Amino acid sequence: MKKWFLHTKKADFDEIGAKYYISPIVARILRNRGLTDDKQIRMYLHGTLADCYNASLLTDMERTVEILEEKIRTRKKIRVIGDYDVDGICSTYILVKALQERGAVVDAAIPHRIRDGYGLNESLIEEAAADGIDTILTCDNGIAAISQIALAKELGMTVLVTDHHEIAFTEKDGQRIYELPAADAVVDPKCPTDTNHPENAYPFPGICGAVVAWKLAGLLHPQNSPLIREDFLQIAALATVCDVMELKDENRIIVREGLRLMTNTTQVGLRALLKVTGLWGKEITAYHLGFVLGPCLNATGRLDTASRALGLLQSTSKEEAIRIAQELADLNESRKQMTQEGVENAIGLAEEQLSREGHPDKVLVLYLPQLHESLAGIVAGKIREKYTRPAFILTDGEDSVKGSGRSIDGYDMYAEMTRCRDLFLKYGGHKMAAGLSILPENVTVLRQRLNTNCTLSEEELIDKIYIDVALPFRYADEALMAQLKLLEPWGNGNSKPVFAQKNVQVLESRIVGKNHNVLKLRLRDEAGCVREAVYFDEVQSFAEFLSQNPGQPVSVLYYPSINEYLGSRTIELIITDWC
Ligand SMILES: [Mn+2]
Repeated sequence: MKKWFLHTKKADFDEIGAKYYISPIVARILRNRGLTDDKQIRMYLHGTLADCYNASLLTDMERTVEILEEKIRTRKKIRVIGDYDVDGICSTYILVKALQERGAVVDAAIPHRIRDGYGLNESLIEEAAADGIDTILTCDNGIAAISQIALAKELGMTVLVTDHHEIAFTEKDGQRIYELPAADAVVDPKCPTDTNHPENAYPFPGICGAVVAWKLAGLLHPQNSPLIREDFLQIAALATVCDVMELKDENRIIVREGLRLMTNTTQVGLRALLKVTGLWGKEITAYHLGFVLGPCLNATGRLDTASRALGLLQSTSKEEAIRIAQELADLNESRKQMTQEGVENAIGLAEEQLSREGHPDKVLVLYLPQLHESLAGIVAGKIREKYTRPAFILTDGEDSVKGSGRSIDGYDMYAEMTRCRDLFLKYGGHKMAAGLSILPENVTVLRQRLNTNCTLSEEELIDKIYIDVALPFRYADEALMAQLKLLEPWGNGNSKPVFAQKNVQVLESRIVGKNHNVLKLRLRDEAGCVREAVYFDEVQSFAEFLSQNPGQPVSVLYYPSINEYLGSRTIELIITDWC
């Protein structure tokens, strides 16, 4: 169920507009996003890479660099251990290349999804020891690998952790006691602040593993080298979007600058991937990173081995890059089909439970033994969206049940799982997403415990849409659209503005498109301004309403876009919801 809310935050929008040379409409949108002080607004509108935070503010960063410098000088063997998702692959690429360019003796290992599971495990540590590795450098993982890192230390290796996941904790008398691995250095923007030196706290903990890696690389190379400012920056931007980090603060700058470079990228692997996905020559947006490029790189970690995706990024030959990119794109196509089936089965299960019990659990725990375990996360995301509640999708792994969860605002998934930690074989993650393995006999208990502990109210289970501005159609023009460009890139944590208009007359409507999935409309607002519009969501039900209620005015949520047809440009409103 969707419910509309109008932002009612007050400020002098004309004054803010005049001060920053923006329209009062844009000023209002900034206010709606919680941007109030000068520094925030300036960083949002005009932030550059120079506004990104100093890497040394991350705990242990300087120590990590010192140790690495020493290892490079003494030609010790370093192994970078990443992870199999996009962020893990991107951070591995950045650290390996940064070290190689400094002449280090370095190689990489990425855990195999099925054989190894998530992150560091004992066999990766033992392999490293057997290969005579002196130093393990983790990225996008390691923070939760307490026992594995203890083993590496026992075997005499140096261990440097770089990660961005939550720090494990236990609760005692309502106090959180954090548990860090016994590595030689631990770099993680979520490390609890040293209470004696609060000024050292990293200002924005919401960065991904690849951004942590990029910052470390920046200390190993001069900041203005093209490697840091171009190649790695684009890869860090890609990982930020694919790891679903919020496009706020420095993340937004990293993604905006990375996207700008990507349109003309000289990164051989990226260029090949843009070519085979038909995006070369187009303006690349965060949507393309998250929904076209990312899934191709993930396809390997999911259905094959992630080293192919790493190979793509490391590729120096155009021909080789195109070949790998094409393989990845093909794999992704087959994965899409399997995902679709998985989503249908999961919905079937949720509906069955709903019809049996009259109300669905607030936290959905759906067990689909047949689903490929690599797809659990994507399916959980779709189920979370459909039912607006936290969802766990569990499947049969090699030797236990494995699963992924996706959460909603107001439900700290990692903390809630921590309250049931006795049920898991392994778990880890964030507020919004997590992974786990569990014995089959504990699945039902998990479902019950999560739901008993859940304090989400009915109110929190409503899909809320916040309207930025009630805006008559005549203001939705090209000048406004040019201003809205300042607010890009859109994505998680920085969504497209939502405009609304009530008492809209539908002058004309017709269903078009090969699959009858587009509703074309001509709309007139209260002031008499007429605009073309399109609607893509539940086309049939809107069309039915219109034919049964001719002449009845409707309210719409919309966003303006440009429709270019036979050389003429017209404003077209994209309708996102109606009532
Ligand atoms: Mn990550």
